Amino acid sequence: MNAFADKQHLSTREIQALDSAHFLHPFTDFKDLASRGARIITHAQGIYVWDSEGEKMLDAMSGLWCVNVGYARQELADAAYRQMMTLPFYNSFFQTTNLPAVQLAARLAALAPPVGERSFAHVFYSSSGSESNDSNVRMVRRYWDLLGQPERKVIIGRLNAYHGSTMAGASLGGMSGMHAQGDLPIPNIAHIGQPYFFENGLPGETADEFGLRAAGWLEEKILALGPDRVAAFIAEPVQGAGGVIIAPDSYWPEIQRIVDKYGILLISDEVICAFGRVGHWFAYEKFGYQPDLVTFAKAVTSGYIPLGGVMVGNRVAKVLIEQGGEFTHGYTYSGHPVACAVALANLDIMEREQLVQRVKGELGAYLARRFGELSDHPLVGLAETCGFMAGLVLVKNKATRARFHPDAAVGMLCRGHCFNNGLIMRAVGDRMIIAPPLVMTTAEIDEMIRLIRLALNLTQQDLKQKGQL
Ligand code: PXG
Repeated sequence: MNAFADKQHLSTREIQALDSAHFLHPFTDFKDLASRGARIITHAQGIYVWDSEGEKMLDAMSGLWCVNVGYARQELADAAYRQMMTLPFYNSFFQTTNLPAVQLAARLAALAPPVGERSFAHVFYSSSGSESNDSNVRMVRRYWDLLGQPERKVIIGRLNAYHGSTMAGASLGGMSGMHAQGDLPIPNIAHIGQPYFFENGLPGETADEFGLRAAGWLEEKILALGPDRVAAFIAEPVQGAGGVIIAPDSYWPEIQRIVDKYGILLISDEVICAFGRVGHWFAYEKFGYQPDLVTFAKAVTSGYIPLGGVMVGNRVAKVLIEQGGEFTHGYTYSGHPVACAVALANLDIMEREQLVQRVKGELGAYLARRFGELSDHPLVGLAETCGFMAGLVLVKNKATRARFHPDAAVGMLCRGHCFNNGLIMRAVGDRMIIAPPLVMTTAEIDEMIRLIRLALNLTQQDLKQKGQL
């Protein structure tokens, strides 16, 4: 028994039994988890987490893509405490507001760079990425209604995209497993293919040729639906949950050309990519496109407390404000004072420690170099980074790029070796991905790369033993 379990007078097994008796986990096969027992994470510090058996693990996933400033930052706890003692809650529905929510909105507006004719002076708050994308659907439809084009309802997303787990979020996303449950997608959502060159590039096609072709699917879909019916296109700058899918350079400029040509709104879902993850406060800046709405959540508070929202660009804000009357949408916790106070303290840390600049500069380059070196491993078909997110593809044969059969569950095999050796890394099919805290040192990056290589070697050994290599 470790100190935590001791203090609670509960052993690991007792907590696991309570867990499976009462707690239905997200995205989980409940029966399967009950048969194994969940790992109990007890505490965390910096880039490490510990479990109830005392195992220390390097968290290369920043919790769930969110703990950008690392764990156990006293300042964030202090900010929450101070705000709770001053004003733990008040709503912003009935002509009231609170200082942290106002200050945060103004600060986010200042951090979101204007692009072309788009600027971002306004924020609509929620408590999560999913809720924020539901807000996007409501705002987009309201916008077109107010402009006298109510038939513009269809929002186009991409296959293998993740936009959350509510009815609208799961519908906008393109995860087939999610659509298979509960009659999704909801009406008036359509999907196009993802810009995944490694998987979908044709023989002889360059990455940029593929990028143009993949962007072209948007125009084809708009024309098939009828341009007058299309309200918006939503996409992640880099697909996160889909496996860190980084589009070729040619992709975003062509997407911009297409949305401009048909006058449809562009939604940049930056729940993962904002707040330094790709070396910018907001990722649309890196890729040079001009969104009308920007979804954020997760790292706005480094995950210390739930907060999300939408940066509402001037094109939409002007119509909603000047022509809209009451917008009948919002959440109890829209502009929650404690969440906003923690976000402000989180931005203070990020600015003081220059985390965004570190990722854009030397530290990002160091990770790119060290992660890139993994491509010399016999199992690795491709290893690529974008700021502080990275992915590699496990392949059976480097030369032919032959992939493993999905039944081999090669990603899960590798993930098992990561966990057994003190590294939290995620598997998405045969892609192994990381999104480590932005506070890592070069020595910690070296340790992470060493652990990834160890897991790759053990996976290779296993596959050889099973006759799959
Ligand atoms: N948009 C994007 C781009 C996301 O990555 C959401 C919306 C939804 O956010 P909330 O806060 O409602 O969860 C996300 C969330 C994974 C994984 O397995 C990724 C997310 C959530 C859970 C698991 O990579 N991203």
